[in-house]
Amino acid sequence: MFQKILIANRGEIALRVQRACRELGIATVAVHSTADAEAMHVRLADESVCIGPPAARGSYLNSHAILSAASITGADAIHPGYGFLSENADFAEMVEAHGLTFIGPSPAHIRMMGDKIAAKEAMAALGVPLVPGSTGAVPDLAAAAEVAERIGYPVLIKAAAGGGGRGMKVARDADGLEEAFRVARAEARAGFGNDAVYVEKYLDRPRHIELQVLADAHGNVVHLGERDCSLQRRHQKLLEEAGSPVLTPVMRDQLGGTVTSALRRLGYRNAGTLEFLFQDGQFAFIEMNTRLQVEHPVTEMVCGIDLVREQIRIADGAPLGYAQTDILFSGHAIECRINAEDPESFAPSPGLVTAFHAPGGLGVRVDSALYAGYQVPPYYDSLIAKLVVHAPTRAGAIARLRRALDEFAIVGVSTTIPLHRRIVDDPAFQAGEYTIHWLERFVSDADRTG
Ligand code: MV4
Repeated sequence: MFQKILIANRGEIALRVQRACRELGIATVAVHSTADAEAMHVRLADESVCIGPPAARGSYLNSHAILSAASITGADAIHPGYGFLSENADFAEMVEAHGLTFIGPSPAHIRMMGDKIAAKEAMAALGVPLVPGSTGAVPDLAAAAEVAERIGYPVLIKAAAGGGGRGMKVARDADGLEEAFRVARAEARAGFGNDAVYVEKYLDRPRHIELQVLADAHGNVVHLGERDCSLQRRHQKLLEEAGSPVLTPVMRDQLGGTVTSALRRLGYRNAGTLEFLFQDGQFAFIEMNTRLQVEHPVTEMVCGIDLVREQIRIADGAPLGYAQTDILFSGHAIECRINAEDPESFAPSPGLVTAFHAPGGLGVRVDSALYAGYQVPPYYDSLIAKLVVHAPTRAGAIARLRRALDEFAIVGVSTTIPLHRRIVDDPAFQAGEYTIHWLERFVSDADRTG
C-alpha cells in the first residue's frame, strides 16, 4: 500500500481525500498557493508545500510544481480530487512517467472521454444508448443539415472538446442551422483549439441522471446507483439526490447492467461517472467523467461505500472484493452545495467568515474546510460547504435537510443557504417533479415576485 499520498487540490475535497488516507494509515502531503497558507487542508495535512501564486495557473494547475512537491516529500501517489488537473491526461501521464501512481483512470481513458465524440462512439459500440444524432463529427453545414433532416428539429450542435455545457448551440429549424453551426464551430475553435462539432436531437425537458461506477484492475466492475443532478443553474449544480425520484429499482438495475458490461469490455479502471439525459422513460448517454465528483457523498450515504478509499485501493492494485449483489441501496440522500455567493444575484461573496456553526445529528454530514476566522479567497470556486443528509425515505431526507439548513450558521459572507431553504419548501421539489430547466425558472420567478 502507498506510504504517502500528495493531494493536488484544496478546500473541502482536499480534506475529504485526507480523511480516507488517514483511515488507511497513509501519510498526506498538502499543496497550496500563497493565498491558501492558512487553509484547513494545509493545517490538517502531515506535510505541506507551497507551490505558487494565488492564480490557479501558477499553483493548483502547475503540474511541474506539483511533481516537484511530490518528489521532495517522497510521495508515492497523487490524488487529483475534482477540477484542476483531475481530467488532464497529460498530467496523469507525467505522474506515471515520474514513477508515481496517478489515483484515477489510465491516461488513455481520460483522453478518450475528454473527446466527447470518441466517448460516444465507444459507448455506442458497447451497447450504451445515445441521443439520436450524427455518427461522429459533421464536416460541414451540408452534413449537419442532412443529419438534422433525418432526426428532426430542434437539434443541438455540440463541440467535441466541449462538455459541461460549453460550446453548445440549438437550431430550432432549418433556418437557424447555418448560424448555430457557424457559431458553435467558431466558439469551439476559439475555446478549445478544436473545431470538431457533432449534431444531436435536442431534448427539451430532460432530467440529468448520472451513474457512479467503480472498476478495479482485475476486470471487476460495479455500479453504485444513480444521482439526479437536474437542479442546476447555468451548468452549476446546486442540489443532488441519490436515488433519482423518478427511477425504479428495475430501471436502475437495467442501466447498471448495460454500463458495467460496457466498462468491463473497455478495460476501464478506477471511479467514473456516466452522464445521461432521461426523458420519456429513455436514457441517452451524453458524457463520461473520469474523476471523483463533487456530489459523490450522496452515493456514499446510500451505499455505505467510501469512494475515495476505493479509488486508493484500486490504484494500489487491490481487487474490489465485492460483487454487484453485495451492494445494497439504503434510503435516500440529498446534497446541497453551499456557495459563498449572493443567493439572488449569484455574484461571488469572498471575505472573512466571522462565525461558523455546522449542523449535526443523525443522518447529517458536512464536508467543508471552513472555520471562524477563515478568509474565503476570491481566486477559486465559490463552494465552501456541502451539506449532505440521509434518511430512510425521500420525505424523511427533506425534513432532515430543512432542519439542518436551519441549524447552519455561516456569518460574514453571503451564501446559497437561503435559496436551499426555499427549494426544500417548494411543492414541486417535494414531489420530485423537476427537469434541468426547473431551477432557472424558480430563481427568475422569485425575481419577478420580489
Ligand atoms: C443536451 C441537452 C438537450 N439535448 N443534449 C449541457 C451540458 C452537457 N453536459 C450536455 N448538456 C445538455 N445536452 C441534448 N441532445 C441539454 C443539455 C443541458 C443540460 C444537461 C445536463 C444538465 C444541465 C443542462 C442544462 C442545460 C442544457
